[in-house]
Amino acid sequence: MNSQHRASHAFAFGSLLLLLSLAACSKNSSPTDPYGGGGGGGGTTSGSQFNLGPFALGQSATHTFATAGTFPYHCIVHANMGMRGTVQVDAGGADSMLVQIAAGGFSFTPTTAHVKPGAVVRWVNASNLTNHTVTSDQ
Ligand SMILES: [Cu+2]
Repeated sequence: MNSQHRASHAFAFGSLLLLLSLAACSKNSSPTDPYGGGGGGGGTTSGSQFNLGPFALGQSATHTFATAGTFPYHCIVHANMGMRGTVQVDAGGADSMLVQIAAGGFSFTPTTAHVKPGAVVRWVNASNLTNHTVTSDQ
């Protein structure tokens, strides 16, 4: 009885932590300009179209793609390890998309997010690192 009581308290505490971390995420959902224009180590910067991160553990951020086109992007820190993705925007795409950051290795999942004009793409840090960025190539 006593151990059951403790277990239920632990569960409630875990749920509270989850709620708090979710609240923290939405509060900081638009980190920008991670390096203040100073550049990163990957040799690839730019980010004049969008530049999100770095992302805390589990943190997410969004960008709205108003117009059709192809928008390649990269992680500044890991571009030289192939950490690159593309957002393809045309009428055949989805209303919105969730892209996982480094869910398995240095990659974006899906590699190509196919959305329609006006769609919101959300990137979420699925790794245990806090230095990833989502930075447009141009
Ligand atoms: Cu990265």
